[in-house]
Amino acid sequence: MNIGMTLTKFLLEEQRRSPDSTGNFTALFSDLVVAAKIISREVNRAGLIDILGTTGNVNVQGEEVQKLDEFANETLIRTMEHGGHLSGMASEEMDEIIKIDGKYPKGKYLLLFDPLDGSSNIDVNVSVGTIFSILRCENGCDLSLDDFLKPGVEQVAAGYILYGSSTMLVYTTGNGVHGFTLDPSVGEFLLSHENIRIPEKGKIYSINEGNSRHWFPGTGLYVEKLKANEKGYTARYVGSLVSDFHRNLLKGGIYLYPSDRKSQKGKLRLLYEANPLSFIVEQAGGRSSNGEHRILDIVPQELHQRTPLIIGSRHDVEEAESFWKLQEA
Ligand code: P6P
Repeated sequence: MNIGMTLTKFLLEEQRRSPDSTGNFTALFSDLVVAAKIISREVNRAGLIDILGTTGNVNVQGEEVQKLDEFANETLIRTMEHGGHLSGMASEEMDEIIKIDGKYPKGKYLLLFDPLDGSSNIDVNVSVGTIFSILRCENGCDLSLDDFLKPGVEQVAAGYILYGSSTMLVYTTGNGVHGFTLDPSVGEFLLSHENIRIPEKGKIYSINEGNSRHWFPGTGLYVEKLKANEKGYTARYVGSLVSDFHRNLLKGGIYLYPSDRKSQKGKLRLLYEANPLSFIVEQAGGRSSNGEHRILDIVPQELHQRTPLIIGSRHDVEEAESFWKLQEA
């Protein structure tokens, strides 16, 4: 492994390899990395703040104690809005699209994100993550919602930051999937997982079996098949999408949040959860679908559209899809 290969150096090398690049994307990504480091710091001392902050809304530094997902949302918006690389943003925390204030220059990209997915796990010290997706939007385009409603195949880049035992940033621009681990002592993300490939077939399945009474028949039949498999699948479900996805990406396996009688359209969001993770998993050799269609081909109709998600090792996802024809309600 190339010791000391920072994310910035890696991005610059990737930029040199694309002849028509202007450096805007690299600069945009560098701003995103700053936001990630700030959020990581806050997440990693969350317990401490909670203890200190229980005196009320103000902590010992006199700062308003914010819920961490609000903090992550504000940090991303404030860090990204003035760089001149974006025409707009969309956040899981905000009902409407976010237009770049006229006092800032506009750029040719759109940033969509879930600022802190799984944030309810913070209180019990379970890993959480930021998920992001980057689309192209011609410079200063007269921004409208339609500019965001693009199928996942049009993503320029996608990634996530996992705030776990270490803070990792994993991303793709369509040239493979690469993972960087934050070294807090130098404040740099260092290359730790170059060109991640997901095993063709795994032995881990991730689904909330507490929902089994709501499942359509095909889901239950598929899960029962896994349990009966002589080779022995293992159930692993953290309840934090980025954690479950990241483990399955590295070790192989399948994550399912299917539609069921309770969540007819699934629970997870298409634009800033399913699409970015699907771009990553396909770049790593895996597969991602809603049970019937490739996630990246779905044309969004609304900003916070939900979708069923079956994502992971190619063989496992294909096998799960074969059961989806049995999904009569
Ligand atoms: P359930 C967290 O709320 C989240 O969006 C994902 O991070 C996670 O995988 C899923 O929902 C968990 O949902 O219904 O199993 O608690």
